[in-house]
Amino acid sequence: MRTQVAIIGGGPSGLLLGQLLHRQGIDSVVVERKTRDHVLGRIRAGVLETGLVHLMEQAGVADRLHAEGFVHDGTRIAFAGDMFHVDFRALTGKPVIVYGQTELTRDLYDARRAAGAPILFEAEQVVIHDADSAHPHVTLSVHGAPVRIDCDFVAGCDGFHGVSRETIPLSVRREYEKTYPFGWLGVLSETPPVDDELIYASSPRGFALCSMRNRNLSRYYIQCALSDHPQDWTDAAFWQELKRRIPHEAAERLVTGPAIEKSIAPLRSFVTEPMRWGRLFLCGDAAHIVPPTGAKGLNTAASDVHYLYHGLRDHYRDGDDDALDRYSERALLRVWKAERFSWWFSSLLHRYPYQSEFDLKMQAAEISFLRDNEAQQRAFAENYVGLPY
Ligand code: RFL
Ligand code: PHB
Repeated sequence: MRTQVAIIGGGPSGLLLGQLLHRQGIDSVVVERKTRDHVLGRIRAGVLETGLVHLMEQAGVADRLHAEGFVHDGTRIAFAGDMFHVDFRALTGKPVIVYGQTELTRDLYDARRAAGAPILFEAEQVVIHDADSAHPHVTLSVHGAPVRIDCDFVAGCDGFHGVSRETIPLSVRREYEKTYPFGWLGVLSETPPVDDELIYASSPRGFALCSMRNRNLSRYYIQCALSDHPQDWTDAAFWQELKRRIPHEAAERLVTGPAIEKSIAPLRSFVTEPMRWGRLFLCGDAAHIVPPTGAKGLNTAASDVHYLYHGLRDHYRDGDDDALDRYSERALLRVWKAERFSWWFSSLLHRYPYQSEFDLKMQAAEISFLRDNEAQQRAFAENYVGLPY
């Protein structure tokens, strides 16, 4: 088969790119390793920057997001039994929207189906060929049947464990990585959220986060050891530990219930450079990972999609390749700022092994500076609501 853009990966990056291109009359084939149900079963991001919301609007898929998403004008940060509020709206004029990645992905799948645009699910042995030539192609197999896709461009939207990044030769590719000595244990429960805003909590027992999906669906996380397994944590043990890490008044209000999902995610900072090789363009988790503190992963994937979409649109509409040529440079400029923010916010709130008394004092001073200093709060808020594209 032949298409203009072969999109590897049917996660949020690939689907959003495909939908934006479709609205410009540019056709694509999405290739996804898993089934649709598997992709929609993954519980991931919950906080959307307005930049991503605007992209969803441009893609014509924002109706449900606007109807069901929750506008959050700020967030709470708790430390040493104290809790303060950062008012995003007052500091930046912008809110964030709480709307699950699962729902966003579902909206994009529905739109792609309505557009009649192809997705090849359960694709195996995906290989990108001749990406550094004018005529790339992709080969794969679906249920044993071989498929070849000839295309003008390949968008590598296949996440951290995909094949796209590895297609770029090691002589060209440079990788930067930091791993963290802990993970996040996450629980989803059909209970009302403990607060109307998110609570990021630093405590002597480690980090905790109170988040939500809707009025009766809560998402909570606690910092855990990398050696822990979700099955080691009974629901009762999880709730008890969470209560010990959040302020007393929040713990008293917390409604607990059975966990309907429980998983552990390791924390990692990772960037690959460049994000383009010939006619292959990397987007989202395929090129970079952030620790989830600060909710930047999906949002940074969205800014890549924005730059790539504009590059492809200019190419097909105006014959202008300037934006495509500058894709990697532009995307990376913003990626590194999101990496910095996520790394900084993670370092601020977690307990690290081998932290000295001095390190703990520095953390405490940094948090109280954020609480008391408006300029610092504004810098925090600007990063949290999303730096401009
Ligand atoms: P994805 O979502 O990993 O999708 C990639 C898709 O590619 C498929 N694939 C392949 N397909 C074909 N051939 C191959 N060889 C393939 N290999 C892989 C995969 O099956 C998959 O469907 O990457 P994408 O689209 O770039 O999206 C990135 C986001 O998913 C990610 O950044 C966020 O979920 C990160 N994240 C958060 N981001 C936020 O902006 N706000 C948050 O609040 C937030 N919370 C989180 C998070 C990530 C978490 N985990 C589990 C890592 C919370 C958690 C716990
Ligand atoms: C989530 O709701 O899953 C979530 C929210 C904020 C974060 C990370 C994850 O920083």
